[in-house]
Amino acid sequence: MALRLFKILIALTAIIFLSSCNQQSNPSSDIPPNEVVPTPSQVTYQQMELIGFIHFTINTFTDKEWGYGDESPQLFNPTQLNVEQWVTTAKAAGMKQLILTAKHHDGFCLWPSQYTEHSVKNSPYKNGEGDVVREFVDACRKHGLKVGLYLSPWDRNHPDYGRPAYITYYRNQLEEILTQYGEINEVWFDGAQGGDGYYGGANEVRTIDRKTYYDWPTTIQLVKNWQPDIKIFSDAGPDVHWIGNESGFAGETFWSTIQGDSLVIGASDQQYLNTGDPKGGDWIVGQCDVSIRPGWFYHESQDSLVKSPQELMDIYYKSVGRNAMLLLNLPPDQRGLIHEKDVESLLAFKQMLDETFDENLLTGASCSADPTSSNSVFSAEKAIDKDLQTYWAAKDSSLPVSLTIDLGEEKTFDRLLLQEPIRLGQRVSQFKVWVEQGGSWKVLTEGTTIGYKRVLRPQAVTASKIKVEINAANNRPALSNIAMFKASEKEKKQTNVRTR
Ligand code: FUL
Repeated sequence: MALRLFKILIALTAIIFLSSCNQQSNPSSDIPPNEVVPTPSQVTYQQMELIGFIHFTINTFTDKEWGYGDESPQLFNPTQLNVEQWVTTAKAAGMKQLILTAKHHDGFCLWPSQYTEHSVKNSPYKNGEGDVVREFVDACRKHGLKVGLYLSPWDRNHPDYGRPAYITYYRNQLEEILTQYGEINEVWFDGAQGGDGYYGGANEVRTIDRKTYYDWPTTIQLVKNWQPDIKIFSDAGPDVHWIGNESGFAGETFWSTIQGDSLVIGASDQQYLNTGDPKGGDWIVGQCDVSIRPGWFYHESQDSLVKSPQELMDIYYKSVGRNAMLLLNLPPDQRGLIHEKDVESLLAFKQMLDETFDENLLTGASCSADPTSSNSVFSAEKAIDKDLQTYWAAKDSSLPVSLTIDLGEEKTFDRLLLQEPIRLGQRVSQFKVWVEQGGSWKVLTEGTTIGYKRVLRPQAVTASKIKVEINAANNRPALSNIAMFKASEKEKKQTNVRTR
C-alpha cells in the first residue's frame, strides 16, 4: 500500500514538473503582447529579409530613367529575353521574392492589357503575342519565389491622367494584374506622381492633389478583395512602407510601429519614415529599396558603376541588420538579361554573406539570466537555441536586465545578431553588449532598437563571456535569438568596382 502511494506521488510530481517545463516553451503560453503587433503575414513577409526588384520596360531601350509616355511600343524589342535567368540569379543570391515593373511612369504595359494599346501587344516582342508578366510569374513560381508587381500610379501616356476617368483605368489595370496571374504577394505603389508628360498628345504638365486624387482607401479595399493576403507597399503602407530614401538604409533606430494616418503616399516626412515611431499605432514593415547600379533602369554607361559586393554588404547591414527589408534592384539590359557584371557582384555578395553568417560562434555556449536582476520565466537558454519561435523573457519589466553567455572558451568575433520575438511587438529601445576581458567587464557596443533583426559590427574582440544588457524597453523585454560571428575577410577588402 505504502509503495503504491509512493508511486502515485512520484507520478504526480513528474506530471507537475513536465507541465511547468511545457509552459516555458509552448507559444500558447506567450507573455502578453504589446498593443501594436504585426499580422502573422507581416511576420512571414519580414522573414524573407532579402527580395529583388526588376526594372524593365521601354526605358531599357531608350536609355532613360523616366519615359515621357510618347515612346513607340515598337521600341520594346529584347533579343534574348530570359526571365528564368532573372529568377535563378535572384534565387542564387538568396532572394525570396521578385517585384517586376508591370507598368512604370511611361505607361507602357508588360502585359497585353485590354485597356490600352500602349503595351507589349504592339511591340515586336514575340510578334505582339508576348506577356512578360505571365512569363515572370510562371518563372518565379517554378523556382519557388514569391511574386510582386509594380503598377505606377503616375501614367505619362494616358490621356485621362489627372482626371477622374484615369482612376477607373488604373483600377481596371490593377484588377487585370491581380486577378489573372494567381497569387501575388506584394503590390508596389510608387510615390512619384504628376508632372509633365505626353498624356495622349496634350504634352503638358498635370498636377494632382496627392491626398485626394487617387482615393487610395477604395483602391486598397479592392486590392485586398482580389488578393486577401497581399502586402501593399507605399509611403503609407498599409502593410509595408518606404524607408524614406533610395540608398537602402533604415535609421539606426528603427521602429516597425508608425502612425499610419499621418502618412500620405508621395508626400510623407522622409525622416519619420526612416525611423518609424515608438508611439505609432500601426505596424508597418520598413522596406529599403536600392539599385545595384546608380539608375533603376539599365544603362550601358553605368556598366562600370555596379555596386561592389562590399557595398552590397554594407547596405545589407543597414537594412536587414536594422530591422527592415532589403529590396535590391537588378535591371535587365536590352538583351533582356541581367548583365554579367551585376551577376558577378551579386553572387560575390551572397558568398560573403554566407561566409560571415554560416558559423554561429555561440554554438555550444550556455546562457543564463543575471540572478540579481531577473529570474527568467522563459529560460535564458531559449535566446541561443536557434529556434525563433522560442524566446527568453524577463520576469517583469524592471530594468536593466541581462543575459550572460559563457562561450566555454575564448572566441574572436566582430558581428553580433539580436532578435526580438516580434509577434509580441517591438520592445527594446536601448541595450549594451559587454565582454569579459582579464576578469573585468567592458562595454563592447551599444544600440537602441532591435526588432525582427539587429546586426552590430563592433571591432573584433576575443572573449569567453559576453553579456547582453537591456537598459530600456516599452514592456517586459524578450529575445528570441542572440548569435555571434566573425566577418569574412573579403568584407574588408577594398574595392575598385565603384567609387561614389
Ligand atoms: C521611384 C521611381 O520614380 C523610380 O523610377 C523607381 O521606380 C523607384 C523604385 O521609385 O520613385
